[in-house]
Amino acid sequence: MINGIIVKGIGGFYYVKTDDGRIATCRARGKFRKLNITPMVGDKVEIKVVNENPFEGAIENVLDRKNHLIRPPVANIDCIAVVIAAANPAPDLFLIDKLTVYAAKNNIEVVIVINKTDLSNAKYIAEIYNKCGYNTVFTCATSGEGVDTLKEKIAGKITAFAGNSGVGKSSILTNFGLNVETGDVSKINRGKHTTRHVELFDIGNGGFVIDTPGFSLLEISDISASELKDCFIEFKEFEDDCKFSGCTHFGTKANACGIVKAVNDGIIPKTRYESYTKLYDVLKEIKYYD
Ligand SMILES: Nc1nc2c(ncn2[C@@H]2O[C@H](COP(=O)(O)OP(=O)(O)OP(=O)(O)O)[C@@H](O)[C@H]2O)c(=O)[nH]1
Ligand SMILES: [Mg+2]
Ligand SMILES: [Zn+2]
Repeated sequence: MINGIIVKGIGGFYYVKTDDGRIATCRARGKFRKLNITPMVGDKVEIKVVNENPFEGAIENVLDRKNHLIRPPVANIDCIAVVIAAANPAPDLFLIDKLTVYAAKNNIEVVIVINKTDLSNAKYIAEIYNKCGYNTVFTCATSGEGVDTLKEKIAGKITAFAGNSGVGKSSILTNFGLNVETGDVSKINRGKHTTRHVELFDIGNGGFVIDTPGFSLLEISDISASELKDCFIEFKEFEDDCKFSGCTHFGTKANACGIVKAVNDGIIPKTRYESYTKLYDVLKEIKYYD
């Protein structure tokens, strides 16, 4: 038996990158259906080789998943690269914050990638997220600037690239030497969203990346309004200053709420607090039916 990772699945076939760097075309054993397990991209698996040339195997075991996302369907994500354009399209901080919330909820690391630095410097975005403790990188996918720094940061990890359509996710991956479709192609043949199927790409430093179409990843509805505050990672160190346990940080009096005080003092960025209140309002309206 050999180990590998599912990098692609098409029509009942799974393409498994094995530890020796080859790609095995595999079928899953029938037992998975009984166990109600559907192997997915990102799954770490054990396969039995059934043929060497062409290289074919059978998936015998799916190792325990660290996490799995529904949209795109992928397992074992270590990191989300939240890509934003410094300009064109205009930065959407609320979307960044939704993605960071989603990552925090699912125990996934975040790197904020500010792309298109040739159009605007957008330093304020880095300031906001550095203040919160997030890693940020500036890139320009047209010149390739910053791309190596980003690549080093995600070495050894499975990283999903997420962010609005047109921010340059696919263009960055092209800079990694990958053959993915970018917006320049999409205008000709597909319209707005370029990237469709789910595939893990090996970036050669122990890391894999996945290009997600449009914004996606946005199922934050499984987060309850009351646990939302825990997904704003920068709130934590100020919670001890809240007067009431279970404080939802909506008090207008700074002396009663550590978070409101930190916002007033300029320590927690205002935009983050605004996203918090906006998301809270959305989540508290969601009714759960059993
Ligand atoms: N000026 C400038 N343009 C860029 C940069 N990066 C990407 N672009 C352009 O922005 C457009 C969109 O880039 P894509 O890489 O297709 O964007 P995407 O995020 O993959 O978009 P979707 O697949 O639709 O989600 C293309 O025309 C790119 O050439 C950059 O750093 N600077
Ligand atoms: Mg794309
Ligand atoms: Zn509070």
